[in-house]
Amino acid sequence: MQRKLALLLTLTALVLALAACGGNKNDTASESPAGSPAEETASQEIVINATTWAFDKTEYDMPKDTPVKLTLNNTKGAHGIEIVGQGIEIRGNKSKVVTLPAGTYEIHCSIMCGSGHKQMISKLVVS
Ligand SMILES: [Cu+2]
Repeated sequence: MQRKLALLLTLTALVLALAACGGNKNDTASESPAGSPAEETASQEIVINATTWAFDKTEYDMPKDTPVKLTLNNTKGAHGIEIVGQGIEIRGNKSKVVTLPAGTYEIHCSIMCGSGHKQMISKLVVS
């Protein structure tokens, strides 16, 4: 009997965790994409698709010293990206025009999105 109860509690916790993730997604999905004033100066756009719990690519490439529109698209769950060491963060389904010097940067999820949060790491190669 006690074992059944423990199992039930585990399942309940799991369902709640999943529901929290899905609920956040609905909030952000209804937002219209924010337009940035600098948007038209971006020479290209890089779309980063985030799901639970991974980015669609292990590595993204962009040209150095060139304004590029970075777009975060949450296909599942609610995620953010942070370009480590650059103070650049995008949360939800939004875009930002960024210009970076050459280098390899780590991108990771900036919103605590669940048990797989820590494995949401990718690379941004600027050259
Ligand atoms: Cu996360």
